[in-house]
Amino acid sequence: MKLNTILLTALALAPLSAANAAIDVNDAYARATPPNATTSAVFGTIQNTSNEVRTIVSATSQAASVVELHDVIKDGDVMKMRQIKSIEIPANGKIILKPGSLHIMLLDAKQSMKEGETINVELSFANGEVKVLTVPVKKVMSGMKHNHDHMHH
Ligand SMILES: [Cu+2]
Repeated sequence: MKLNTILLTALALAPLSAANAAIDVNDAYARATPPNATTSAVFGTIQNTSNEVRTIVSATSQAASVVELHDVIKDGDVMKMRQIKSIEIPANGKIILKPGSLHIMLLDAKQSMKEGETINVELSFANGEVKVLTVPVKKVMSGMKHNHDHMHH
């Protein structure tokens, strides 16, 4: 019977839309892309207010066909980014996604992203929870850092 199918589908999807109260994301933004560029990245501060480690295991976005979790490592004198399997947010702690460090990589973007637009990013956690973010697109200076960011550990 059709109604049963619909109800079952709704139940199956319910956990996906459950609020993820333990995770707060602040100052998130996506890097604006030049025309015809197809890669971008998402940055921001992710706070975990629970007493358990939360682990981001994947991310998706309508703005890009491929979304990966990335880190930046030093290989000799060269900074290289690489895909990582997960990003852990310590219990009652936070991590900062920023240029030159952890970030969410958008590959094969479906269209160029201009400042003032917003994109959606869904973060999937190891415990099955999903955090949906609406992220503004901003211009980010590439290359040298002009901020006075202190390293937090
Ligand atoms: Cu990357």
